[in-house]
Amino acid sequence: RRGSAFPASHELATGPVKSPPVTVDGFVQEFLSELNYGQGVKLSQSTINDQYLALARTVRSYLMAAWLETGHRRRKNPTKMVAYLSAEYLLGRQLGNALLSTNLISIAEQAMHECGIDIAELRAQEIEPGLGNGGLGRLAACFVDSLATMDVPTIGYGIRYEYGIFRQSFEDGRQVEQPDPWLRLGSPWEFPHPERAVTVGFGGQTEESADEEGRNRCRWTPERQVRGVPYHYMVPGYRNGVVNTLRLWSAEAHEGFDLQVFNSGDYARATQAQTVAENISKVLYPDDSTPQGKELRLQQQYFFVACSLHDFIENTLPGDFDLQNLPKRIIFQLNDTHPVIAVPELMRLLVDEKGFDWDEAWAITQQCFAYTCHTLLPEALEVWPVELLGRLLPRHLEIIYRINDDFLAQVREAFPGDEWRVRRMSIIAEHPQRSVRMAFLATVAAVKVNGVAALHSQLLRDNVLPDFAELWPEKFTNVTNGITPRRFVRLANRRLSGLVTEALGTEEWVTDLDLLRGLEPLADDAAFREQFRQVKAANKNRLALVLEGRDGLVLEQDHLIDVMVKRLHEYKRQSLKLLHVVSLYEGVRSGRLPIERVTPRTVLFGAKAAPGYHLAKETIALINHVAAVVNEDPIMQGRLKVLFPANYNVNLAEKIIPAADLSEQISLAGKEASGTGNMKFALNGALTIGTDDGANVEIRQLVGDDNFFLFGLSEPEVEALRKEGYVPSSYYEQDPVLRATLDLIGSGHFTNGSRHSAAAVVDNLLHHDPFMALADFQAYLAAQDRVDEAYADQDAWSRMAILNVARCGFFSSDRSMRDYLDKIWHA
Ligand code: GL7
Repeated sequence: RRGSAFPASHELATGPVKSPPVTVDGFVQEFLSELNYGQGVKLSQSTINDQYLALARTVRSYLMAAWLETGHRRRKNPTKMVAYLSAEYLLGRQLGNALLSTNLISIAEQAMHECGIDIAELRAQEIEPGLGNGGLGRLAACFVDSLATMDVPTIGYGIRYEYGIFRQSFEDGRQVEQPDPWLRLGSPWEFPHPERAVTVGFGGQTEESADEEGRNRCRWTPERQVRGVPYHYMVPGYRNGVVNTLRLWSAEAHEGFDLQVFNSGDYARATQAQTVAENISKVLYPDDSTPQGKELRLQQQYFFVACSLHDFIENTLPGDFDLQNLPKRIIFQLNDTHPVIAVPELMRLLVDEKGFDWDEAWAITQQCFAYTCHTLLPEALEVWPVELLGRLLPRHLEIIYRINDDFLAQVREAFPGDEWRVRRMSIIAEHPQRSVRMAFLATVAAVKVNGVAALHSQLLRDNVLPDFAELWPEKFTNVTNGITPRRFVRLANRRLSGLVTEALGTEEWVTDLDLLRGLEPLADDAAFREQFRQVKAANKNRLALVLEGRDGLVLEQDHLIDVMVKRLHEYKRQSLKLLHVVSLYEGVRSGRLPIERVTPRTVLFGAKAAPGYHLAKETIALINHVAAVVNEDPIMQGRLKVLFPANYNVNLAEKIIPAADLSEQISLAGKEASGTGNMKFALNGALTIGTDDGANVEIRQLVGDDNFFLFGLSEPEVEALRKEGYVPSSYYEQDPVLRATLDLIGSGHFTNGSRHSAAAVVDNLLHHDPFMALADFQAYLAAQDRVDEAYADQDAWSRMAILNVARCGFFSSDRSMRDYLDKIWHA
């Protein structure tokens, strides 16, 4: 394959130049050619799916030359690369992004029009690759977008799940999960390379034997093997001729099925091994933060990192590469603890397969990894029972033990006699069962450890890994998350983008988001504010059409659109938002609140709950039940609506966020590592009501206190309250509004008279409330009053919203990437 017996003149096809600009006619011809000769149908006989596939292939063909060229350029001039190791990539639809990056949106629109095709219908045909759960997976997708746009040599490694995040529907208000067969209608964005498959082993034994030089070498004989087949995806930079690669691995049986057994008629047994192997990449774990379904999950993790390390070392580096120099050529960024098993895997490759001494291998390994932590919840830090890890990956367990021994010796040297500290810092936990703490392993191995927002990084140092921060203060750093302005502003909000470009006189802001600062003076320009409001109104109109078509929901376009979209988790406090809704309703019913004083408002929820997360599912049901009652009760005169479209995903986010007036970021302080939805809303001109948590802190600092609705306990106050002993029922007893609100829910008013149906949520709030929703209730309501007051003055509101857009350029993922490059990767 690598021989160069081929004539250099024939490296690339000549003929039609595959790079834009092209003409509409040219595009039509290419499209028809794809339809006829690629898809095998004539236009008149084609289905929408045929047309979508042909359009996708036409657009991707314009990226192909850039892809080949980027690869060629990188091979010719090898530099240090970034390998992003992530179990999740929540990519969103590809067609729109490909059209944007090739600058073909309007040509494609006209071309489809000439063919009598509505391009919007084709775009709607695409099923998004939902290969992630939430923020963490979407962050990975934003990062690879920025890295391509910045022309950083990168490869993204991950898993090609056959089924992505489940599809959510509601039955009687309750969440029901269905599989997400995203590949069903064909997948024009991926390129399988079965000939580059990698073999991965599991189970079996290890044994020691002497090599030729008499040194002890370990040999691992796995019990079974799986094939990892790479699928390549293009990651186009924004109009810069760069296309990076995302390489996702799909698991296959090592040796097909058993023909003898098949011929004997036992079909189920004949394909058993195949099924077991394929299960590894069958489905994304729909679990947002706590480890579950342990064994398969660990298999997934090892599977993809083993494939990726092998791929990089054997296929990406030149054949004669001296692995001593590995750190000069690669940095593996560990996206949370999911890929941390890559650390012992690299040690195994270097020591067992490449013959390095342990110490040499460790010196190399320690320079090749960096670790990003994305959580503060202790239960979300992965630990693997030693029993399981040893059974699945016996050699890796031995390696982890040795890493730990060496590490603890270092701790003892630094802190003589402090055995309690040694126990605290051990990679192996002894209680409640012997297990491997993956965050510790990552921290020991990594060049740098970073949190994802300033507050998070500080709490990571102070609370989560304090002993490590004491031992290696210089290892710890912060990189605040960001979002790609291409997808979340330019694509999702064409109207605002047009207005911004017109105002700034340039489109450069799309790749240099700090330029948004130039909008600041326009906040004081009445005509601009009016245009800004028209954009918002048009976006609400678009959202109304989407919700009507998708869910049969009616959006009141003249309402304040108040949005809480994110995974359903107790710490994020959707229940607090619900208490606000019910307090308004209860206020009107009881006469405490005159109806004229209720700002016409639609509260829009979007949230999936992990299938095994009982309380989260009960909260979803309760929101739906409250919606059903409040929306229909004539006493509200249509001034309060609650909408909860099912199956919130990237595509729906792209429609909701540009239409929002108010962004709900109300987690208990100290619990949300960063949040990224918060950034998307602010950049699309919504104001934030939020706690001092995650990246909210930095948003508020940038936009200014006057342009942010802050409420609630601060992180130190939360800790103080917890120490003092938090008693949620005392708030219930002291606050008549809270009492009336909870009583109305508890009475069964929203649940057909059933107290039982509301009990899970209400009892938890009253008697446990680990995330202190009741403590923040009063402050939250007061902040909502300030929202109402501000919204009443539309001109002042627009001014604040414009300032949010103007001052949030910092939250571009391009800036995050620059920070990673400067502080961590030096690539
Ligand atoms: C998360 C954090 O919860 C979220 O606050 C953060 O913005 C995101 C990206 O850094 O990572 N961690 C996590 O496990 N998930 C997240 O969304 C699922």
